[in-house]
Amino acid sequence: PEAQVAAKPKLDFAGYMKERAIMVQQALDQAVPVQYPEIINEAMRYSLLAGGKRVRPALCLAACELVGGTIEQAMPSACAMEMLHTMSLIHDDLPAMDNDDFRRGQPTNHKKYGEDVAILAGDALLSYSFEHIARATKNVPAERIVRVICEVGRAVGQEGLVAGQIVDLKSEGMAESVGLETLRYIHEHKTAALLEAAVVSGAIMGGASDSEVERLRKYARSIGLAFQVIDDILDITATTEQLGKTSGKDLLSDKTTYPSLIGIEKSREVAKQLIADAKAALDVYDSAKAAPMLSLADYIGSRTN
Ligand code: GRG
Repeated sequence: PEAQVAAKPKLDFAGYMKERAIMVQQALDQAVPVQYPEIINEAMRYSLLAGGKRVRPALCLAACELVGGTIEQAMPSACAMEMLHTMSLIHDDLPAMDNDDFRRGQPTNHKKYGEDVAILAGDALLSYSFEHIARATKNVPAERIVRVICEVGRAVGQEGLVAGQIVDLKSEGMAESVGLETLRYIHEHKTAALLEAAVVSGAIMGGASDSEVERLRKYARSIGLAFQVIDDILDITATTEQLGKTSGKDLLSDKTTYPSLIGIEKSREVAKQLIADAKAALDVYDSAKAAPMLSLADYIGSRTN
């Protein structure tokens, strides 16, 4: 009789993400307790614990495990990624920036607590994220922790998120003159930089070699840009659905996005290619071992929210 070959176990990705989100939620809940002065801690917790897909912490933990590290080694960095992401959303939603009323299914931080508290909640999350990496990381040599702090600082500052945000803000109302190169700059800095920091910090905490870090950085840059190209597509398809239109064309002119420059179909192709590039960067790993990172790339490429 033919030898029975055991079927390769397939990753239950939805279950995996749910489990990771619960772990991260618990760690964040403990990291920011309600204490005096309650108002600021409550405002931080209001946005931080409101859900979200938790893609950045999931990437951080998965990268650490892929290079042989443990969840415990990367959890403080994973939480820091979510603190930074959340503070960028709080500040982005302010009237001086995007002026949004709703985020993660609830009123934005400044709608609930006022602009003064929202600015401070963002500031506190920013500084606390670094403190948390330094203070809460256990069983990792100090040298790796310092490297991570440096990576994360670069990713969010004037060479990272802040750079992307300022170029984006200053391009507003200039849709005609913003080309693909500027748009790519905005996306790479506003969105991809933090996804890259998530992957790279997880890898460093887990003890990755320099060449492994650079391989994972390549993966992260591709999924990061894909993440924002998909965001642009979702923006248009969601608004189009809301307005009951059959085409997003009418909405293409007020803001420069990938679809407004190259069309929805071409944008989908770009995203697909970026996801393929990201997965190719991991082809040196055993596919079962790399399954979470490969599935995360597919998830980012096919996400619908
Ligand atoms: C970081 C110091 C510092 C300042 C912030 C305001 C600002 C500077 C940057 C804005 C960056 C921004 C809002 C980028 C958009 C990123 C993005 C694609 C958000 C949506 O992310 P998801 O889909 O959201 O992962 P959830 O809610 O699922 O977490």
